[in-house]
Amino acid sequence: MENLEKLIYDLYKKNVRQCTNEEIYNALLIYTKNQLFEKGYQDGKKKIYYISAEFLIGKLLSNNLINLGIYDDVAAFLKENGKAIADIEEVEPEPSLGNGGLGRLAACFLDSIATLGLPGEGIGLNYHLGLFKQLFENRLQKETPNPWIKEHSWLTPAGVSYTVPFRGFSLKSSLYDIDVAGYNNKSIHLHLFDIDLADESMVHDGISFNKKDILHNLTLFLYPDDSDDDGRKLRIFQQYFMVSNAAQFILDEATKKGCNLHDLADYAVIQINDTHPSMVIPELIRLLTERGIDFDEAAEIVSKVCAYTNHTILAEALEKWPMDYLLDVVPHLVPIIKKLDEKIKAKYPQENVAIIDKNNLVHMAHMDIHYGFSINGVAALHTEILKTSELKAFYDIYPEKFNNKTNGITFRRWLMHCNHPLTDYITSLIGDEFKTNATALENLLKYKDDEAVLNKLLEIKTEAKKTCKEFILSNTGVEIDENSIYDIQIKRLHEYKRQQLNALYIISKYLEIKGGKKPSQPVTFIFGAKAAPAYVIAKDIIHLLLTLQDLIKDDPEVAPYMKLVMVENYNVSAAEKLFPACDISEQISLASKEASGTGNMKFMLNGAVTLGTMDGANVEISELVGKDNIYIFGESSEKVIEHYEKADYCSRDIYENDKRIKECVDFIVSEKMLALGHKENLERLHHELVSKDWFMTLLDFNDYVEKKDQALADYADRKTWAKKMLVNIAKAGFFSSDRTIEQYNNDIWHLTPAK
Ligand code: TH1
Repeated sequence: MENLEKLIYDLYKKNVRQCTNEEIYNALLIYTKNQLFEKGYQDGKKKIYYISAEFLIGKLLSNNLINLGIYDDVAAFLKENGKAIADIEEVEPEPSLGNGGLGRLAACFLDSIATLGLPGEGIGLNYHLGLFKQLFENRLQKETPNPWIKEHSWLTPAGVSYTVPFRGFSLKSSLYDIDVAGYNNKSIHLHLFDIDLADESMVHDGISFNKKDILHNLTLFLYPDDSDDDGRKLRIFQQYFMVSNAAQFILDEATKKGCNLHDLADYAVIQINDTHPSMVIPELIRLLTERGIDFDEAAEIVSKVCAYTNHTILAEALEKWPMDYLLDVVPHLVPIIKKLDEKIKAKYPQENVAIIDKNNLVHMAHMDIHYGFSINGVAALHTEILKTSELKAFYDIYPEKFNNKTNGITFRRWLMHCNHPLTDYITSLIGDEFKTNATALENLLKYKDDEAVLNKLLEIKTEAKKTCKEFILSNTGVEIDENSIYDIQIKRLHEYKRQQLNALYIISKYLEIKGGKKPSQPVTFIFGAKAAPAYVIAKDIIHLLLTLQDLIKDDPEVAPYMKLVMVENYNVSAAEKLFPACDISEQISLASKEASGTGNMKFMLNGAVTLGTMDGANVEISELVGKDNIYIFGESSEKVIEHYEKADYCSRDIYENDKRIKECVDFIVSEKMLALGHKENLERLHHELVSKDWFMTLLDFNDYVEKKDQALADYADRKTWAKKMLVNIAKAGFFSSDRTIEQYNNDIWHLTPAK
């Protein structure tokens, strides 16, 4: 650590003790960037380019130190000098480049690509104000900008620039790089393209800005409001800017290595992360034909380079762009897309596989499937649903293109970084093989009846709950009880994820307590979620939760037995506090709707027990841990799909025929609630549940109550519960993103890892 000490002195002419946390953070930033640079970057003839609208990377300092193998030394050095590394971490702003699981998955994948020694790059955009920062005002979500780029940051200007043509003008890009360290290995780059003229001062009243001023707004926000034409066109501007830069960059790199363009597939493979980067297909064809390759061959080359990952079956998220928008923004792509569509129509005349449909909508996923060589889902059940239902027409044509890649998480961040005590304890029991070979966690199973081990696991959990309690207090102002059961639901707010089902359960418990039935063990229900700014019902659900939070907190009859807290501005840093502290992991989507989930894996790895439906990766979790170590409830995906096909689900029938359900649903608009909350929001939500309930909340309510009551009751037997925790940790190895990336490489990318 002598060179760190010297660097600090050279920078500030002070010793470590005299420096502020900001000064130490800045010095560590420089120090770590230098270390990463010296260690070098992965390279190879063929590379994977992971293009994604989101990279939810989280704070980077500690993670980089861990992956460089110097975390303990740096932490000890700081401690010797009267500083705590945790306080230094607080100085770092969290990059706001993602919104949820899709973006966090991309970040975990970069970590694993680097760790496995694969030559690869992430490519995305450098959003100055991020998604948005969530504030709660009047028990409502308010969106404000989330600036995160400071004078000193992990971004390094790369000195690379391209020209991107739009209708009537073009934009020059500038590239910024973030190094992603492999664990005990070289780094890879995350390439973020930007414009030089981005003007943050144009944002007013929360996150409003002139959507037409592309020259200045292009890289301000991730997912700008798309509830009007200008907003939707801005998304096309962003997507095209991202993929045109990516395509030019990829062709440049390949050409420099000797590629003659005909053999591009020997140099590059592109993973299209959901449909946001789909325009890379026509853009690459455009660039190849510009360089003298004829159209048919260009289409063939691109088809050998591009692979598509589908992350959802929700129709609203499968992008379909009106041809008029494309004509307005990227007219030069339109003849290419039309030609691609004609070729398909000549071969497959059926309407349901067309790229351009009869309403002149361009189906981005359809283009990806026809002109990519691989399509994968993100969990076993999800891929089955794609094959047999959502994308069946395509599976019938191209069965060989379909494959599953069950999601994973990087254990460096989601165990080693966020839960040092558990990591150290596991290491003391089974050594550190699990850090590079995650399935070695199974060696823990030999301790499943060892009382001392089980007690220690409980002790570590309680400590994590204490730390989390401090975080919750500073974030929400509510004091929770570390001896209560922590029941946590953290994920984007969406009706299909059914935070409203959890809320109805909480109402039912509230009513029971008011009726004199006290629970034997206090419970804390913790939520964290952002809602899309234009998603009205999702924001109503936030209002319901915040209103319930206050109602319960201020009721002395109820508060000793339960609390509800909703974390403000839930993000990666908050997640790192919540996962280690959780007892019960809420994974309660309507079966068939959650493609995978990845929070479910992070909870399991940190010793929480899942309460969930047979959906997404929960299915694989339940197969791994066995029925004694998970709580499953609800209708199956087959039945749910059948309900949609027959259109026979009627929430009002359930509401009118089940006294308890009616009572809980009606409580939303009860006098007590209306005294605190807003009539408009609560009535709209009540109406939605009674007369629509598109995601079948009421269908699963009774089974949910039964299984959740069971889980809460089982918690009292501490030894048996600790055993469940241990089995969950031991079986989590399958969900390492190292495994996922190895499978992507073996089945799709075929890259040679560096030795
Ligand atoms: C999520 C899925 O909902 C989740 O189940 C999955 O684990 C995760 O992706 C990673 O595979 C998705 N996030 C988005 C975000 C947008 C559009 C589609 C999806 S699917 C904007």
